[in-house]
Amino acid sequence: MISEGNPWHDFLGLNLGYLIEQYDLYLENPDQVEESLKVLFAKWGEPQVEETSVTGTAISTELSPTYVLNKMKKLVQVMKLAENIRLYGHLEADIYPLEKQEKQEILTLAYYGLTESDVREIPADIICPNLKGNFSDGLSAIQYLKNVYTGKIGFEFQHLDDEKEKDWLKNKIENQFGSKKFPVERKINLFESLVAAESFEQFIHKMYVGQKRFSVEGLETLVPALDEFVQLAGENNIENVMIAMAHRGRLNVLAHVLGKPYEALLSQFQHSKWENNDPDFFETVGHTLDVKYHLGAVRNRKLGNKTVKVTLANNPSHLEFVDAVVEGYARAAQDDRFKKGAPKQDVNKALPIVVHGDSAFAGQGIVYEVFNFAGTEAYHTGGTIHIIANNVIGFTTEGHEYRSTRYSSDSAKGYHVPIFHVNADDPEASLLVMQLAFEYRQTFHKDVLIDLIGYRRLGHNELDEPMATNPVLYNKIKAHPTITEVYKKKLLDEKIFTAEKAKEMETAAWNKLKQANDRIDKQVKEVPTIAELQKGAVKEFPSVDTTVDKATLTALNKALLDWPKELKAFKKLERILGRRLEVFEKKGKIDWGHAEALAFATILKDGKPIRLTGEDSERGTFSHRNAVLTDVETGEKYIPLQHLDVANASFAIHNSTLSEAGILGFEYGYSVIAPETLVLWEAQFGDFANGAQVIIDQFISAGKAKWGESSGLVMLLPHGYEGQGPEHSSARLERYLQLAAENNWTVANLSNSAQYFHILRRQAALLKTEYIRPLIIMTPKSLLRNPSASSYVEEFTNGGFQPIIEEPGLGIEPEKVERVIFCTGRLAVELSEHLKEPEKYKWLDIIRVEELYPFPEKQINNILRKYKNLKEVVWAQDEPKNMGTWSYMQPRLQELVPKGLPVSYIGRPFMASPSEGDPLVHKKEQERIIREAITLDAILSTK
Ligand SMILES: Cc1ncc(C[n+]2csc(CCOP(=O)(O)OP(=O)(O)O)c2C)c(N)n1
Ligand SMILES: [Mg+2]
Repeated sequence: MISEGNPWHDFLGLNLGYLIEQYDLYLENPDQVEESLKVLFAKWGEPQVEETSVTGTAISTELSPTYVLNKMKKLVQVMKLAENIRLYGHLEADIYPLEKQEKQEILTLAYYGLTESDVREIPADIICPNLKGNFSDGLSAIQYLKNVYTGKIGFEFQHLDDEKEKDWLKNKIENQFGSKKFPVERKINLFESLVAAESFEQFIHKMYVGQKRFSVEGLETLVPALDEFVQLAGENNIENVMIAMAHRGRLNVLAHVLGKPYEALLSQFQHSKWENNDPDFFETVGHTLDVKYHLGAVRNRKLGNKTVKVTLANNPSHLEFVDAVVEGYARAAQDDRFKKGAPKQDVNKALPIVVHGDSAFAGQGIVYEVFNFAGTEAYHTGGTIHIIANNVIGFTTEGHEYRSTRYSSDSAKGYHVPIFHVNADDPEASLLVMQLAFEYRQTFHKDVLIDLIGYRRLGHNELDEPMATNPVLYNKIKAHPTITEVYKKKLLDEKIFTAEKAKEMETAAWNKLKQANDRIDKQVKEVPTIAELQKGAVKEFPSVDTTVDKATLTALNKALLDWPKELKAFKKLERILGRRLEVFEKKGKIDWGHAEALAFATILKDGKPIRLTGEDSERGTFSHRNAVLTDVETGEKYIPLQHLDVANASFAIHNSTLSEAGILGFEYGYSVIAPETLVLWEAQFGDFANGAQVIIDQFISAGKAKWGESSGLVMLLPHGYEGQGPEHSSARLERYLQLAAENNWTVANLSNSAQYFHILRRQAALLKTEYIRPLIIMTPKSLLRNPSASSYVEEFTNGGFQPIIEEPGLGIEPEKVERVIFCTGRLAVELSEHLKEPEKYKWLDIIRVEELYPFPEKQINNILRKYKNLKEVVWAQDEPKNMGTWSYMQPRLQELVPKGLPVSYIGRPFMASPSEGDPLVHKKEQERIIREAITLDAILSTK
């Protein structure tokens, strides 16, 4: 007997003959047969011949071949129609609250030359194999499919490249979206949450006229939709829900998803005080504050006997950049870092949700950086729920202006993300689709996108008049009832409640807001000055012992080179790394990469986890790191820092995708949620870091001041003028110095490997303390292997990080010193190399400023005080005069030099490009800079 469920049951005689013929063709080349038959053959194999059909009808051979062929053609056409409904149903679906989509010819019977009776004849089980026995005939199956695929949800998933996922989705959609009923009790609380969302906006609109809030009206469904994920997280033991969202509806989400008390929100409109006494609600605000619709919060939501921690990330105005940050949050919450080896990720620990604007989603490139890294080992977060809060407009710009594609979601298709467009006027369909998205994420651990389509009832903000710019759209909006009204009508029609009951609920919601508003302090709080606010800034670093004893260092060094016997590393690399043993045995010097490995090993031993990523960071752009060894035969990777017996924490290192903004945003987010971890991001060259300028400006430098968001992130930025042209010379040090204030970060440019070791250890030691701040390091290129920038073991076992370094051999007779040159980084080493006979330079001292910010004022002052006969104080740099350190240093040094003495400048002139492009010009320029610096008679001026 043919197995149960097999469609071949339904084919007889010549029909079967035709199928067998088709099957032969299929075996030759599957593309020779219709798609629908391909699917059947793939699933059920060869059509099987039986003497009699299941209904007992004898096989007939009496029908004419033309008749049979005609029937088979009809079958193929019906199957085509069914597939096209699945593929193109969304084009006709009722997904826009303000307008209906046009009917699609491709979804009509006529397009396929079919009549209703043709379709009726086709066995329904072939059309909907997932719903066997549910339909009386083919026509009802087709009608069912049309109902499913052209309802209030437009499904797009045929672009996925995984058949299993497509099958899974098809099955779920066809089983659930034709008939799934929304439970009655949920209808009432869904209505209640819509009423709360709408009342919230209307109340503020009435009470706080003319104040911006970026109302969610027209997309109120977003509020219960986000709440649904919190509920689902609770049911599925997910501990964290981490949300990224911009301005639109943010206050409403804070109130109704994170339970930020109405009093707290309303007092912000009133500029009055509110004290948080709720132990399950947390909000950090930075000392110089931010506008209310940028602030994030954390709420421990109690759901039955479970707690879900809901985090809404702080967010700058710059749209979409927070997406990357929240991915970093989620990964940090998913990684277990407290054992040696690689961190262990549990994607069920955190659910990332990113809410996008429709215009921003289509327009901002970082969205695609985030999609692109979602599937990599380094940045995977187990699937992100993306929601486009689609109000069909961005500020005053409508869809046809802000995108080239049909939907704003279209580019997600390239990443094989299922896309569900849903009409926000149907809150039930919206919630069902959220459930489907969640189930997809939990099943496949991949990203999924919901395009929640509504409209924007008011202007971009509440002060904006949209009729001036978008009159046609706004005439439609004005005539359209609110989502709550639409849903109320539906529930009244369904007799779920009475009009009185609905009114009662509406009044209760309003009263709740009114009572909260009555309770808040109406007194405008005393307005502080910036100077007063700044008292809350981060304190100076305390002194920290960063030395490590020699025995420990020696043992760690050995352990790092003690690889398994079976590992066949690249021979040359083996030799290079092997020299690291000799350094300890023969009193050699430790170079940069070696110092870093030792710093990492000691930090892991101290129990602090480490995560380092960047483009090609496993090896290091300049082949100096080699933290990952690759077996030349198997390609397997071995990471010595993950195999240290004495390590008490995890070590992660990854090559990143070719992204700056997305990756730096991710690592920043990781550092915020994993404050005990030394998180490092390395730029390929520092020159490329400005691709992440928004993350640097909006988050890393200002996050603490705006939002009280602490980060100990380390940025490693290769920097140095070495003749490689305008895009391989400058990490734009000037930008980090310009942004430096209130101890917001440390900016360093180091000249030897021991300094690097100590500053990394200092950063690690201060993680999780109130002193922590990001660390920006200009890292070297040629200095990586320059013995002048390498340090002896004793410099690691003694001393510590030095904010300034005096040139050895100079300044011995202070009364003879006439010129002091201050400089930093690579140039300092180059100058030093030119002082072959320091005794000839009694008139000169050279001071390396290693920590540029905070400015080492005390140490510099002490130096200057030593020299009574100074004639010149100079700042020397490689960079053009409008770049590098000069503009930062000049006024600071000027404050400290003896009265009347100008601070002079040696370096490149003012330039538009960061450097010259010709290496010969470079050489000439370097020679000039060095000559001017160390020639007594060179006339200096502040040219
Ligand atoms: C990166 C960036 N560019 C420009 C702006 C200015 N801006 C603020 S809101 C907005 C429109 C956003 O439209 P959409 O993404 O659809 O969100 P909506 O306001 O409609 O919710 C623009 C251009 C910004 N905030 N961020
Ligand atoms: Mg919009």
